[in-house]
Amino acid sequence: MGYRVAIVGATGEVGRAFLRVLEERNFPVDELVLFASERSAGKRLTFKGEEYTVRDLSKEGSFKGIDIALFSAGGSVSKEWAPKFAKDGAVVVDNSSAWRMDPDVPLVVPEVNPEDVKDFKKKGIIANPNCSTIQMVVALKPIYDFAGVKRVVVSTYQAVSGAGAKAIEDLRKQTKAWCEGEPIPPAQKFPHPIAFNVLPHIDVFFEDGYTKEENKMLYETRKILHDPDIRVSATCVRVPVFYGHSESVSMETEKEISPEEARELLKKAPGVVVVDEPKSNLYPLPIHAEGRDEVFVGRIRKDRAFERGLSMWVVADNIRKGAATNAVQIAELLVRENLI
Ligand code: NAP
Ligand code: 3JN
Repeated sequence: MGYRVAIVGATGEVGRAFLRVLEERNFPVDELVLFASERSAGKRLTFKGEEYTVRDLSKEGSFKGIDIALFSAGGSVSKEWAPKFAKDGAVVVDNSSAWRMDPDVPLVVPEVNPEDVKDFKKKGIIANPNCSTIQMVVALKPIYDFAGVKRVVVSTYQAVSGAGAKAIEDLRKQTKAWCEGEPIPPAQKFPHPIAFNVLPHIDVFFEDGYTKEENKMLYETRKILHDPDIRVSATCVRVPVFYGHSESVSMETEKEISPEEARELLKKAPGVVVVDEPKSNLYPLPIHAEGRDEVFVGRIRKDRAFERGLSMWVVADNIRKGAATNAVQIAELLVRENLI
């Protein structure tokens, strides 16, 4: 049996990845309906060799008959439209931050807290975490279960694709202009040039000096691990990479765990690939993670700043595992658990 699937934000970076991931994983799609704004209405996108016409979401009145709606059109679209899909009977898997911290909405990473997926019935919405949180918790979970994790200090190196199609265009145009000796065109998405630069600024700043992206890493990690006491101090940084977020993750554990023990646990962990032979120059790299669904972990070593500390380097494709793949895995979980 197949399902009637809607994609909201189908023309975007994440929306197009939804189409690829649904096709590659052979998700049972009986019917597909694609939505975007009026700007893209009428555009055609391909799924399994067939063309589908994009519809203007704002012109739609009813969503009856849709089983699963995958949303990636930003927070305000999710806030307004996800409840309308849910009211008409769809289960919404939402990629924005709009619903993540709602106590009636589960926040799910299938390798970490699959049991939470069933708690969607109050609102009909399941939230997909932020990309930086997803890859970090997939790598933390086996260590957390074995040794407990009290605190995490993380710095991210985030690809421009996390900021959408226009940000990718910014990096491409600025790099080309720089290489050709032309003036660098102004960025559409960033407050400074991103080519040959590093910006310690993702999303908006708060009074305490942290950004919203950094807060997402703290509060989402607490919700996913059901641990209100875990401390996460994040510094989120944009780097001139097209696809793949990298993270330097240092943690203090409750009990002793050696790098060898951590490496063995991570090798067995679902969705994780250990790449950790530094003497042969083997460690995770965004260019190797691009197009892949796993989380890559390497540079596993004792952290020198904590009493019982461990450090590692974690890389994943932010548009796939960080967004589209995680959401499709949630849909697969709903099917496997007979929840739709
Ligand atoms: P993008 O490339 O800029 O695409 C945005 C998509 O949203 C386009 O399809 C756009 O349609 C559509 N859209 C915008 N306004 C709309 C409206 N009023 N009604 C209907 N559709 C509308 O951005 P993206 O990278 O795909 O990201 C989209 C959203 O996904 C983000 O804002 C974020 O909330 C979420 N996201 C989450 C993660 C994560 O960490 N899990 C990562 C990346 C993105 P048009 O073609 O018509 O403009
Ligand atoms: O910048 C990144 O690398 C990830 C960005 C994610 C993002 C971008 C725009 C709006 C989000 C998100 O998923 O948290 C949002 C949002 O919905 O708040």
